[in-house]
Amino acid sequence: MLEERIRFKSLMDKVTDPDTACRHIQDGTNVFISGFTAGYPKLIPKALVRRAEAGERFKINLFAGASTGDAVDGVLAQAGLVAWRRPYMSNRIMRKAINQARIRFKDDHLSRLSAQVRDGGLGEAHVAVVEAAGITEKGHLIPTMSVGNTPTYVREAQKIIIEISSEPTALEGIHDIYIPEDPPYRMPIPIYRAGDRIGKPFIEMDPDKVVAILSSQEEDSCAVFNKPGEAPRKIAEHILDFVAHEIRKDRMPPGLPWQSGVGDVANAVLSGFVEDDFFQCIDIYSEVLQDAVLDLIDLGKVKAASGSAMTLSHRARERFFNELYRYREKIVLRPVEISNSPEVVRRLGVIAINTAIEVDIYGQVNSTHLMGSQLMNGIGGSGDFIRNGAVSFIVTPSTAKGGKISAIVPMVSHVDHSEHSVDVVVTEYGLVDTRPLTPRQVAEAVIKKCAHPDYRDLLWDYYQRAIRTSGGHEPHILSDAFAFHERYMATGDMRVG
Ligand code: 0RQ
Repeated sequence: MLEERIRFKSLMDKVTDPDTACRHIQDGTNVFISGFTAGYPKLIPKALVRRAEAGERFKINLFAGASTGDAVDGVLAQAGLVAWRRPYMSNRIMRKAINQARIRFKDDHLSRLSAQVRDGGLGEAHVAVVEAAGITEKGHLIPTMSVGNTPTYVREAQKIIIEISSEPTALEGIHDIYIPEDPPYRMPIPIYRAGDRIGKPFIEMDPDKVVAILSSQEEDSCAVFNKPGEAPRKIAEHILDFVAHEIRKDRMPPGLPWQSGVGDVANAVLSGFVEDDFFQCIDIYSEVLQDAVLDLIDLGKVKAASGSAMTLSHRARERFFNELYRYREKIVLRPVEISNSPEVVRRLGVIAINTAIEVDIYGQVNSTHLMGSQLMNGIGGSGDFIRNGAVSFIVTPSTAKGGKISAIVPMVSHVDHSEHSVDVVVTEYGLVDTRPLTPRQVAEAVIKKCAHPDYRDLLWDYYQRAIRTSGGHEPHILSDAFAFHERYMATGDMRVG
């Protein structure tokens, strides 16, 4: 019931319908929405599409926390309503439009966006459209399954439209909302353990800025996690064995928190803890919490899990909602500038695990562009963690597209993370700790231990010729390095979306 969820009674006057509410959005409006894989508004995008279908011509600039569901990025891109999109997306239709330069997109480190909005770098925050589980007695917002950049968007927006969702009100209390001061007044962010709470359980909001409230029964679209295949399971095994070995040898302290990126590989890595005897109880300081985190909580293997959002499959979502009171004890959802804060990640000594599209023999990483040109999703929070983790793992299956492409290449076709930030490279075949090695030693080890056997000779031949032809600290033959990629492009199989 809407009355129970809107505890600040004077805001009941703002309840309206989506078609009326979306009139606050016009051509050129900067729209700042909640959402970070989950927790995005679902009614306003559809209402905007109805206007476009009725013949109105307009485009908006769309800012979220990270990716959203089809109900936002998919439908708005399909209707041609997006001029600019930031900071991250993973939708097929939108990806195609970005790659055809029909939508402008700039790939940002997720931890930085809120501060950029506060300093005005992204233009005026005309309208915030946010999903909430409720509004408190004092007129503050209770978010749903994500926090992302919403606290800053709500603070900065000239107008606020709220979609009150039917997600359980028991979500109240799971969030920890803290907006740091901006330089030169920033103080240390006082998080010393993954589970520390430093803020308030709601997003502060000026109720006078609310122009419309909608009642929504729509749910987030759910993630589909495949049962971990052979490669992700092997990758998980290599990482857990390596970290256990480092701890036993006293080269790493026990108890450092873990971060694991998005997707099946990341989920598999955390699932690896289920059967592992060495790691009894871990802390998680990550960005997105996926199904595996619930499994580990159920087994009593998690002390605390911190993130900015929860991306759950249908079954995990049901389980989570049925026993929210129990999961709420362990889980903290924070603004992304805190979940991904370089300062906090560095202080806690996070063990960071992120997925690459391709890695080169010296440890340079491409996580965003296929064949150097076609955007996949975006850098997301991977840079926040890779650059600042105590130990940064880069993982990838050794091949893509059914073995037709080697994920280990002579030189990456696009650089997101450099060899200076990447500590350990892992594929299903093996793992290379690059930290004590020279670049030449890294190249030899990566080819021998990480590359797929079908590609090892090719890579070795390249490396040997590079030593003979160019020599130097990191031998390369520039023309040949990219010829390695061009072989695949000839197959015409490279386009995404
Ligand atoms: O394409 O869907 O058409 O088959 O790329 O690859 O193997 O399904 O892997 O879903 O784990 O995504 C890096 C994209 C991996 C993701 C990336 C093709 C492959 C497939 C996807 P199809 P997979 P995943 C923040 C964490 C950046 C952001 C980030 C990502 C598609 O992990 O977006 O790390 N990362 N955020 O076939 C050509 C190659 C390829 C390739 C894969 N070498 N060449 N195509 N593909 N490798 C931190 C957190 O805490 C959350």
